[in-house]
Amino acid sequence: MGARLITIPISHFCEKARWALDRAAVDYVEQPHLQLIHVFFARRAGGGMTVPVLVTDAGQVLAESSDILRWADTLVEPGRRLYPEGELGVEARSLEARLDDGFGPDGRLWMYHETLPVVADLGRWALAGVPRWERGVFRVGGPVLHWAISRHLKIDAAAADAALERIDAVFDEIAARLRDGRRFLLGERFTAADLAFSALAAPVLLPDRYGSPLPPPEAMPASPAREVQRLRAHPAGQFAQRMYATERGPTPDRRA
Ligand SMILES: N[C@@H](CCC(=O)N[C@@H](CS)C(=O)NCC(=O)O)C(=O)O
Repeated sequence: MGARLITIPISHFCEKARWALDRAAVDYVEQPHLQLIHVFFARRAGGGMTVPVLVTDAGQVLAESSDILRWADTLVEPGRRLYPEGELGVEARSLEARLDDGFGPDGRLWMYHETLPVVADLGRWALAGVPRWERGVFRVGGPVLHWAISRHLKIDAAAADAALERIDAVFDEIAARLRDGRRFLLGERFTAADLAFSALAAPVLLPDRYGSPLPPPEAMPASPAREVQRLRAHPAGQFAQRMYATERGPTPDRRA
């Protein structure tokens, strides 16, 4: 059996893993699931409560996106590695870890807050590739899903406002790094830091070439659509979109 990646298809942590696997030309099948139902499949595969979970063709289970990036990196030639040798690799790891801890969850919280009230209209994107019975659960169980996710992630208006403020601060920090004209966050080479920032910025940018269909801003309520346009125009938003255009490469449909 080949490698399989258990995902919530629209999740940006799953996108981070997909990007690294696609870049390393790993042959894998994606098994997408609906939020909450993913826990059953993640655990059954040997992971924990979150996705992505990668089961390699050798049966190794990797249940953190950063571990999946590291594993994918063993399959690419040294000059293209996401974690270069030496100090640069250490910096890439440390910036990735910081983005995973704060920026990733903040983008998700903000986006859920803005879209859960209209989630029934977003099924086309939220359900991309998930099994038929899970689509049925989404249709009848939407309000329960809304309640359960809001409770689990402690989502309310104040938390969403605070998350957006922190997202703005990260965008400013990223823009400051780029101000000297460098091509990538750590200099002249694409690393795990660029991949992590760009993938984890997806909830606020809705970039082209994302590895699962995303709604265009016009399909969103007016207020988050405005924020997406504002952040797209920010130098850090421009940078992430450039990373998608130049580094994301093909996004083959790997769903069984
Ligand atoms: N540190 C984990 C975070 C993954 C994560 O938070 N995944 C989300 C989807 S975006 C998830 O599974 N959330 C479900 C939950 O928190 O129960 C990683 O990098 O893989």
